Amino acid sequence: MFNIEKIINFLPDNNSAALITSAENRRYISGFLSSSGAVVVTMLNVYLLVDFRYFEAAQKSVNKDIKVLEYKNLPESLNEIFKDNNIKRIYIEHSRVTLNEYENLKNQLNVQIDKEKDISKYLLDVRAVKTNSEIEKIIKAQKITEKSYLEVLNYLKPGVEERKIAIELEYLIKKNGAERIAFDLITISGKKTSLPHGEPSNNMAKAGDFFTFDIGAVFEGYHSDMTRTVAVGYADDEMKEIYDIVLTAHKKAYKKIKEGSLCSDIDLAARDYIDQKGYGKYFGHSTGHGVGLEIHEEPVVFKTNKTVLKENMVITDEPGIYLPDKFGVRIEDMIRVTKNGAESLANIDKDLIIV
Ligand SMILES: [Mn+2]
Repeated sequence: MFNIEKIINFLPDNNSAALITSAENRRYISGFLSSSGAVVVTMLNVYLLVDFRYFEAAQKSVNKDIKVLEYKNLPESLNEIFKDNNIKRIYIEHSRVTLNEYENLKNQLNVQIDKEKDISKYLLDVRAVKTNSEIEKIIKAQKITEKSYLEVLNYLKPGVEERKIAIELEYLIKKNGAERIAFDLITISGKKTSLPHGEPSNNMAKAGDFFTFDIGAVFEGYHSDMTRTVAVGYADDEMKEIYDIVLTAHKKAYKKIKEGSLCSDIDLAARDYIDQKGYGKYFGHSTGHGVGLEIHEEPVVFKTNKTVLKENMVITDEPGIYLPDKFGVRIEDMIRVTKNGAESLANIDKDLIIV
């Protein structure tokens, strides 16, 4: 599998192994999704451990370089693998293992747990740069989202409940081929659009409202993320002005994206412009984030983050302005970082539309 070599680079010697227990990282390495289990990577061998419920499916689906084992007692099986491979120390996922799990591992495993190096931090950095096959899955998730969005726009008119739109969208996203929705879909109207993560309710859209869609799909584990703000019936001058500022900020960030740029450069391109227009205090979140097996991944595109962008990172560009008790506007696309610039993975127009 494409990701195994990168982990082997993390291991200092033949007597060490990585123990991966989180669902996303088990899936990242093995390509197999299960509610529980473990992946062990040594210099020479990779093991996927699953229980009875998943054993047949795992054997059929994973790459043959990975040894699939069925466990009844996970610590016992792990100890056998460690013994067979002469493993003395293991590395675990600091940001994914709970304190209880850590205590159990410490008590039940016959190896030392090395706390110097964190395999979860390392994997977050590795996962930030996507392979072509990962990017294809993200694009597929985006295409499903776009098709569903265009279909649901037909339902959006004064008198329609926010929840009705969310439910229709979820149905369409699944019908159009997604494994599931990428997060609880945000479909909110009117004053509620000033809440960046507002929840759909039985509020009804009315003429003169903004309506915000923050939506996404999951395809073979990979997420998409897109936000569009549309006007219902009409938009007044203030709505148009704010929309234009957010769209220009989005484009300014987009222009800065390329291999070698800093995350802080991208964020400040959008933020400084919104500041200049007098709305800086109404833009309280970062300009973007990585997207992949999880909806929020590295890197965080924020003014304090000096991470250098690399080719094939996939990040969002999503500035917004939120005026309390009035309305909010956010516009978001996923962008692939290339050697020479930015490549949008979205194909939905961003000029203000009135439905
Ligand atoms: Mn996002």
